[in-house]
Amino acid sequence: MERTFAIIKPDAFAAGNAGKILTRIYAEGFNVVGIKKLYMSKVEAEGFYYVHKERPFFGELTDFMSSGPCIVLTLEAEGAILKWRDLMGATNPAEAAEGTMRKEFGTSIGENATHGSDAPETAAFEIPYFFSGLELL
Ligand code: 3AN
Repeated sequence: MERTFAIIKPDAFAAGNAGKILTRIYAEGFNVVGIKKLYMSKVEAEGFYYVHKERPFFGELTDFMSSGPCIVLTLEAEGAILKWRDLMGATNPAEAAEGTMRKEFGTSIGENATHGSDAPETAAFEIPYFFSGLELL
């Protein structure tokens, strides 16, 4: 079994789509190992996305991620990382396949409803960034 880290981003949370996204997560067979609502600060968002700090959209991205509450998740499944990336769809909702979370709930490349770890090393950083061991029992 593999674990991945996911976020239902502030746009999807504010639009009331968290329930629908969670329903899909369960329907696709993920085990929800960790789940909590939080309101990220700008500094917390900058720390989370530090790999993108040189990218031109870093300010916009961290402003958005700290603009309202979100839900952070630790998901478990066989091949969880790729499985959740497939269910999310392409970064740009306009290019995301039908039935994916970003196609259904994203509105732009920045406000794209969900986040997911892109590799095992990323998941190994992202899961403990938001969850303690006790929260993942
Ligand atoms: P993904 O989340 O699909 O792995 P990345 O790693 O390329 O995509 O980008 C990280 C996050 O940065 C994306 N989820 C998206 O919200 C945001 N982002 C990517 N490209 C842009 C852009 N051109 N303008 C604004 N935000 C962007």
